[in-house]
Amino acid sequence: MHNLYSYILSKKAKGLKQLAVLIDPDKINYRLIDLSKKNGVDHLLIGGSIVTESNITICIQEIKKRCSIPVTIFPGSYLQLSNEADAFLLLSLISGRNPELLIGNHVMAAQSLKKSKLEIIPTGYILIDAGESTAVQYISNTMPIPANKPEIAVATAIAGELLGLKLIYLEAGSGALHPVNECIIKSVRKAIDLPIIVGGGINNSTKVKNALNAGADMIVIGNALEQNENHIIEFAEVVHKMNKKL
Ligand code: 1GP
Repeated sequence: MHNLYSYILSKKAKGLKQLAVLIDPDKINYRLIDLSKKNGVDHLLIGGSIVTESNITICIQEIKKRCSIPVTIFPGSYLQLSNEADAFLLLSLISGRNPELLIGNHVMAAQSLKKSKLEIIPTGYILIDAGESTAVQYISNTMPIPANKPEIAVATAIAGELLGLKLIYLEAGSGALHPVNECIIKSVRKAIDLPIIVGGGINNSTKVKNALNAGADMIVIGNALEQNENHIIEFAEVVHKMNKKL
């Protein structure tokens, strides 16, 4: 289909905010998929730091039977690849200094990605300290950017933009104690033109509002919906209300 990035850009150009639901293939909940469809969720991201039991292809096929929301792979590793998805976030962990996550894994996955029909979206993945250690920090073996150093986040995001990456993902880590703070989001927003995704620890409507008001174009929610899928109704309402005001 190869138009997901254009969709993201066109919504951003109109100032419209986007809501993404993160699905861990090991914990797929079909009621959440149905609620996502009913409540106008823009994107389903699929992936996880560790995927143990599930076959990501079967999960995506099941999702596709239920809805037409675009499915984007948000890979915890280059093994999380499936032609059933619409797009693939080719993540470079630019806040870290682990060469495998800057180029090594990309080389391993390159041939398969090139052969696939997936829309590949190069994404600058930036970890921000969340008050306690998270799975993504441990697995990636990288240090996050300190939450009180927006200038480092800004310089990192600008570097990503100059390198030609298409999206910037500000990540506090799944289930983070504190989401990415508004000062960091605002500072990065001022510094770059790329669409900004914010995720990690967004578990109530106030946090949804804060991230979007600070300048996130898209927010990603996983954990809060794993705990209670009904939250999607209020989160989607916040996004739709903000979009209606325009
Ligand atoms: C994690 O940003 C995502 O990669 C979502 O985080 O699970 O805390 O919502 P949560």
